[in-house]
Amino acid sequence: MAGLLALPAAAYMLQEQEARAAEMERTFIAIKPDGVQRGLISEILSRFERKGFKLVGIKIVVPQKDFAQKHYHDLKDRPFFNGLCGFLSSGPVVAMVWEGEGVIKYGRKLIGATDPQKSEPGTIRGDLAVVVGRNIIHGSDGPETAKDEIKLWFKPEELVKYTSNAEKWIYGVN
Ligand code: IDP
Ligand code: MG
Repeated sequence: MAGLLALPAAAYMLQEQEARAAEMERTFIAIKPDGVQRGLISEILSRFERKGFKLVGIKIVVPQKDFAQKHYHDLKDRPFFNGLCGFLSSGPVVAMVWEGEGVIKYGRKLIGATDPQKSEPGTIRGDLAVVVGRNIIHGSDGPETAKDEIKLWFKPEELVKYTSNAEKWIYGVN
């Protein structure tokens, strides 16, 4: 009897997963050169991973300055723009794409406020950074920027689609 029940249940679960996969959003997250140099890569990765978000793209790169200017184009009129782009292109950056329900908005919550003096304890910047010019991490601030930034940093074939075994325990309705 248990055997007979198992198959429809599994099929139902798969359908659920497929339906959910369609809802999943993606965000672009980058560990900036200060975070890399300070040995915070695994610390930052683990916060996204433990939350239940799924890593679908990752690489380490030293961006060119003109690439950094493209990434931060919306800040081009700010006085710190040149220094910011110089800094981002000064060393290795860990570029990532994370996937999950609400990952764009919640990723920003995990990261904390732009100025680490104002970030709450428990957030990445709140726990691990002190000043705004060295706030160790970047995260897309909305669906449009997420789409643009993923496209800027990654080729489509650099992103993977897979089902994590944990998903059926991370997502579910009762
Ligand atoms: P965000 O990284 O929290 O999205 P943005 O306003 O998009 O913040 O600014 C991008 C980056 O520019 C910040 O993460 C920070 O590194 C830098 N930045 C922002 N405001 C200042 C400032 O007032 N002085 C120096 N650097 C700044
Ligand atoms: Mg921003």
